[in-house]
Amino acid sequence: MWHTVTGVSLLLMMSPLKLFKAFMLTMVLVFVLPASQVGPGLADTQERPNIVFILTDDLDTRSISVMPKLESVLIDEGTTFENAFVTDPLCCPSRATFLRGQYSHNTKIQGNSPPEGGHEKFQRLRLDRSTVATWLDDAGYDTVYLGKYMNGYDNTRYVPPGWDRWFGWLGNYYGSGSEYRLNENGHIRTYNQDQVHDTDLLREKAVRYIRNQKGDGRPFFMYLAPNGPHTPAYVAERHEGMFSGRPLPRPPSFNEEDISDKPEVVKYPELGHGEVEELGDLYRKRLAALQSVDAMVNGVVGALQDTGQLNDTYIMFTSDNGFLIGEHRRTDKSLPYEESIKVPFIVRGPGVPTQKIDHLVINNDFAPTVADLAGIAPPNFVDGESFVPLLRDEKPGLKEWRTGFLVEHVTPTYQALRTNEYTYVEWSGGAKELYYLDGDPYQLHNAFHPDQPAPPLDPTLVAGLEEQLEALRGCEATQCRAAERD
Ligand SMILES: [Ca+2]
Ligand SMILES: [Ca+2]
Repeated sequence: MWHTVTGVSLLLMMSPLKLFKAFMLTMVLVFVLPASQVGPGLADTQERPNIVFILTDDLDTRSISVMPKLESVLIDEGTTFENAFVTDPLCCPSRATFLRGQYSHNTKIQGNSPPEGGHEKFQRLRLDRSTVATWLDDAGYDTVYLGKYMNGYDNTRYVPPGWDRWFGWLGNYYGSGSEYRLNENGHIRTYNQDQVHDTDLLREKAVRYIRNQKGDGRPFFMYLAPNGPHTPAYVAERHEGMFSGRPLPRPPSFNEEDISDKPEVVKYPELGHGEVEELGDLYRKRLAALQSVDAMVNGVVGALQDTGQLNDTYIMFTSDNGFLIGEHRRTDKSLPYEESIKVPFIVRGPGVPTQKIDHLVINNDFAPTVADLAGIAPPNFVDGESFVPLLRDEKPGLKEWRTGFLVEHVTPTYQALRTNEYTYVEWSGGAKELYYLDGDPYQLHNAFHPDQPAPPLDPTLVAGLEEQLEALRGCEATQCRAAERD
């Protein structure tokens, strides 16, 4: 695989005409060589695989336990990454990263709206001219987008490049009323939540598309992005009240009792009784809203199976960020804590073993992984790394893989390093946090604060973390991949 990547990386330095010729030659080779020499070598088939990507919104890792179909058709049949993260835990920055394989300091999409980010900026910076969609489209894939796109995508007939079929949400329908709109291949259509729940609509469209595939040799790439379980967590009528009575989880970090260790910027007031009650209601709605997502997962896998395409298709399931629901006294994402940056990540596909693994994977990795599965090389600007080597029985050990990565955010501003063992945070203004994750998985005891029941600060350890964070702070491409390993 890396021979292919290196070769094509060199090609990218050529003139456009030479590049085109070389690209066509590569494509010829791709079709002529046996599968084991061109792709990830996972599938026995010479056909390029289909890829289905399901991207939920604000789904925390804990809540997937209420998704029985996700468990039976994906988790029990594929690889679960127990340490999957997003590198800027907010919708728009994370979505830009999924599409481009870059840290947000390189996409410059660092918020949901201008000037930090948003659809308009993503388009204006021409970032949408080179995404996982354009790469696969250029390689002959049929590409289909269904669901939420960049924040701020509204009132437009614009269809981003690379998508053969486009069903993009318009506007922020979470606001009011029961109507919602989609840009469907450049035409604006209005739907009503009372007639069809938004996730169910996406499921129907996705299933119809899959059933219409004739297996004529043209593989497809589907990007399926439901709104659930994002606040206010719209629940389909048939799922209303499903989790009534289920208590809000209260892990040790819930409404963190002693926040004297925390920097001023995250010293939030204690949640009152009324707020906790409301969080319980939101929690139950989120679980109920996830039932439509679960049905979507099941519908997609079922349609692939019915049409004989399941064995030729990789299916990935994740979220654009996690969610704090009262942990550290907060209901949000955006923060550098585990509940916010950790996401579910499950992959099923040909040759992928059923396993749960601890290797650090990040949303930067998604686009280069998809490219790898499709047998093509991503552009040089990509910061992430294909995790296809982890989708094997024989895989690199934990220490032979990435050992740390950057987490960054603009509002509030911080840069953090998450390693296998530590979370180290530098806030703008100078405050710092350090958590020993083995002994303090809930991040209750910032080791920089005196009188914490944490091991004493080891200056050598801190210097090492500072150095690795410094190397990652403004990194690009190969620099990032080098700095992510100690
Ligand atoms: Ca989100
Ligand atoms: Ca504390």
